[in-house]
Amino acid sequence: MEVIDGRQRERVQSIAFNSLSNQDIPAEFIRAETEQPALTTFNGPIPEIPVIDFGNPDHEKLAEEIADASREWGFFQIVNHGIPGEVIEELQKAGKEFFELDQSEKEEYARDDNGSLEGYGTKLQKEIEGKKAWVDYLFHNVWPPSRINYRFWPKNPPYYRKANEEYAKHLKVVVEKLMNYLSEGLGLEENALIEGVGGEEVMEYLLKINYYPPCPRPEVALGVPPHTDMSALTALVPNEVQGLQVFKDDHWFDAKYIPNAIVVHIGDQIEIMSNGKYKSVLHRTTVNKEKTRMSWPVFCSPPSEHVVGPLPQLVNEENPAKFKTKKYKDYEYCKLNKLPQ
Ligand SMILES: O=C(O)CCC(=O)C(=O)O
Ligand SMILES: [Fe+2]
Repeated sequence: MEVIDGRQRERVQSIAFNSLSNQDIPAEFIRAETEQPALTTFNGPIPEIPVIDFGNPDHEKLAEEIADASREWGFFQIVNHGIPGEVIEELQKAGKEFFELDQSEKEEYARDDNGSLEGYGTKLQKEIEGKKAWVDYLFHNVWPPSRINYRFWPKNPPYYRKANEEYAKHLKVVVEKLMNYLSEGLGLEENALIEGVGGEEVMEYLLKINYYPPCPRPEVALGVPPHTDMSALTALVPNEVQGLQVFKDDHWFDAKYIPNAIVVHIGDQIEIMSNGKYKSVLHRTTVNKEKTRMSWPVFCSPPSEHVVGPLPQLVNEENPAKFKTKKYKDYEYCKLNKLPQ
């Protein structure tokens, strides 16, 4: 069992199981009215959330569409990305089988209390007013090889490692292309953003599996609470259960599930490097009454010692730096502890 602040933490998966009998959830999972999805989800006509066709042969048009989506939403979904459907299916099947193992076996991968995000866990960010998120997760790096610690990669199911390695290999191609397009969209050399996070050999790919068990009161609870990702960008595949919401113009919108699409969140480090031209998207997840929702975000980030700030090419007298320049590990510490940056 994960120990946090000297206390043992119960997994949401077992809380969900125990909640089945009385169809209620512990009070700490009930959100303030200002956050409850039933009261705060926009139910008018949903504006078009950008879908990008990566197969578009018009390179310039593609770069422009990606840049527009990143300026306006900080969020888009990619279709025709070139990652074979079977590769995504294997990743998902392996992760699902891990979460269906006995609790005691999952606990062998529990996070240590040493500041690293890797491992099986339940609580992540400090939460205001002590509210809890209806989600368990597993984190482990998938790239570069020097940053992989197989202690946190499930041994069961046996094909877990192969499935994750295959997915990482394919995803890396998509992410590097995306970083290039995003650089072009800023009027910069195509390697500007990837160099800004230290270069493609060192950019870290941290996989998270979110496991959101069925929740008897989905109208008052949240999976992950509203947040922006601290990564440079995040590439995610969900299962088929709807739940991701993005915030724009003062409203929470459902991001429609598109089979086989890769969901992209612009994270804080790209917002910073672009000096605010691209937006790091505020998002949250809802949970489902009957079904388990799962998602597989990969957070693409600079190494912890790397210093990130607005790219010098984008800063001048008329456009002063809007963000501090600091080591990624210091950014991460402030983010996780909800301290000012
Ligand atoms: O489950 C999702 O779709 C989003 C998860 C997420 O935002 C996160 O883990 O940072
Ligand atoms: Fe996120």
